[in-house]
Amino acid sequence: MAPHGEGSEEAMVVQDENRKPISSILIVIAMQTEAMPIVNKLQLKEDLDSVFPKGVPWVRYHGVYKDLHINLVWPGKDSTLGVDSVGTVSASLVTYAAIQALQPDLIINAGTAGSFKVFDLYGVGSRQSFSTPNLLKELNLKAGKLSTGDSLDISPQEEASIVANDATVKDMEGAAVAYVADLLKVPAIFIKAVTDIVDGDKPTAEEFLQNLAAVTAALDQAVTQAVDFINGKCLSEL
Ligand code: FMC
Repeated sequence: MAPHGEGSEEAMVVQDENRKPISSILIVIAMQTEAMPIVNKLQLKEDLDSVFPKGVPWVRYHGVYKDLHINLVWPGKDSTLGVDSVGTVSASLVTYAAIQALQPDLIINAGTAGSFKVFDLYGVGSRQSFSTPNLLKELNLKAGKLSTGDSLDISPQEEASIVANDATVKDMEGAAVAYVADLLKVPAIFIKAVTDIVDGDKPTAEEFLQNLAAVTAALDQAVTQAVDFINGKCLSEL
């Protein structure tokens, strides 16, 4: 039998952690187009002496912004095809390696996502594991369930399951980042800006490319505002 009180001691440690000011944030972003405005805004510098295994395309930018140590990781370009390494496999690997190397207090997975016309929702998809009511209110963002799958388009089966589970936005990395964050017990939040209406009239890929630049600007703004809000606060204040 477990010694009496073990559970409550564990809870106390978690509570203490939540009351310390957040000092280190890890931002995980899948696409270079999404990452660069944030890198420039926060004046992050590329790490030339990589903390990652030799030869992987993963890129880390880092710097101090206000009272925060910020690391932004991007899985880089696929070495064969030269395109951004989007999707769950690279997102989970780079998140795992970055947590191990950098020990962040909080993870922000930022990126674009598709939405559904029936819901017309735009904004933040937060996991039940970490809620940020004050941040949502302050930034005037919407909370919704995020569904992740390794494709931009959607099959009828996937759509049915997304609707049945009340998801309102769909991306290609969020659940992977959430899985690793949960595995290693690091709180994670998800900031998603909508590029396309998955069940709308326009072909998804076309709409995605058409809106990418404008939506990336909105994403940059939301992430910067979130970082400003997080600065000087502890987890329990989010
Ligand atoms: N479906 C899935 N993913 C996305 C999407 C949609 N309708 N719009 N935007 C995205 C995100 C994914 O998370 C990828 O990183 C990238 O944009 C698409 O290659």
